[in-house]
Amino acid sequence: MKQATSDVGDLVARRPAGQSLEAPFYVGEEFFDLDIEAVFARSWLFVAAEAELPEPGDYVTVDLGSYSIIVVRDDDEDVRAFHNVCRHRGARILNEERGSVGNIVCGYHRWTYGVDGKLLYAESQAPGFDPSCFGLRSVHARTVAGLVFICLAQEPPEDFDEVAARIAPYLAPHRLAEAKVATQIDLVENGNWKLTMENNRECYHCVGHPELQACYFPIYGYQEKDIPPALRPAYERFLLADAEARRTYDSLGLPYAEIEELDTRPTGFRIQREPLDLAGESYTPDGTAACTRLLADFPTARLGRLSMHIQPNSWFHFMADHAITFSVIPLGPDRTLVRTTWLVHADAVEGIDYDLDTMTKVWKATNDQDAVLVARAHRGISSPAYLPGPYGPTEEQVEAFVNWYVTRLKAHLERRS
Ligand code: 3BY
Ligand code: FES
Repeated sequence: MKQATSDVGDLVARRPAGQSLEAPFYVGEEFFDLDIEAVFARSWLFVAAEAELPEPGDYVTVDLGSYSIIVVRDDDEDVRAFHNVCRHRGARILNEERGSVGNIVCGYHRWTYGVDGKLLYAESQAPGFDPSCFGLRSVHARTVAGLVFICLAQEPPEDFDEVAARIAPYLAPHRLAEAKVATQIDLVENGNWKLTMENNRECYHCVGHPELQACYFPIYGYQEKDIPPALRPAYERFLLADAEARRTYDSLGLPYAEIEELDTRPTGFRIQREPLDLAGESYTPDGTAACTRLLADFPTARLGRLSMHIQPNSWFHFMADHAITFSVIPLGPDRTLVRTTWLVHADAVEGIDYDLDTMTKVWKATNDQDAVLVARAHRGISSPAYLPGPYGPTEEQVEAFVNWYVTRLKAHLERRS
């Protein structure tokens, strides 16, 4: 065991910048456990949209390694989180992925907790039993402009307040706290969660995403100096659209400046508002809005996309007409849940204001294509012949993700030693 720990320590310590990780990071049980403890149990994690919990008592459960967490809206309409572990003899209390409860009742001996976590009822206890000592163990929960984040650490990363304050002005205009879920799709990818994240952080592979690629300007992902001559006309088109978009953003008071602090802080993030190609309104086959009832009273649907990445497990696209959230949950060394949620205005009516198939077409196809690529990467890395390979200039955000991750592991191993 000691030997194994030092192997892990060696692998972490010797990771060279600028290339993919050595195989055990992706395929080993040890790294899976370490990732849960060092990354998922210590970072702020995006786990749900507030729209998934519209009413008091609505809950979702989130399983992370051996942990299970209940995220619930309480009677004061605040979102709270608790460990899904009964304070009597430890049974897992809520066994569904989501639902709605009046109280949180353990199915074993009926200990009953309020949605604020307080123990309300425990039958046949000895005199002197003090229910106030047996409330559910709480987990830190925060909402930011309609997005729910939790942190399992007793002392969560302190920079989250600052990150929340910086992203909230970008997100708030989309009024996500008042939105509703149009649909949600869970996809299990047959690969390590880091391969899912790495894949999201680059568009080097985007030729494999014809539907998505059509929504982006063909220069997407290039540094200006690297744009090939054949893409000059596309670049000119982008510059015009970009200038128009900036005028629109300025006139509506929508922040758009890129902030990229992906690996320089515990809550690494990136945010930017930018135009989309085609009709420029949304991720649809022709780029027009998928929902005629916009998320807010925007005077135009042509707002492109607000893109946000938060380490370790999420990315987002906010358009004028709908928003899409992506939350990544590791299920095992080679299995990863990608939960995609499409949000629309609460009063938008399916079949009248939006057609689900049109709204989900681009990202459903993209997710399915990504699942194939992630599985392929995992299979290749599982071969004894795998050697780490170099990240190119278009994979800067992959390096930022991996660097952020390795920094978290180092900090954890230091704390442990
Ligand atoms: O979701 C994203 O932001 C990026 C865009 C291209 C690759 N990945 C899907
Ligand atoms: Fe929950 Fe006994 S373990 S009531």
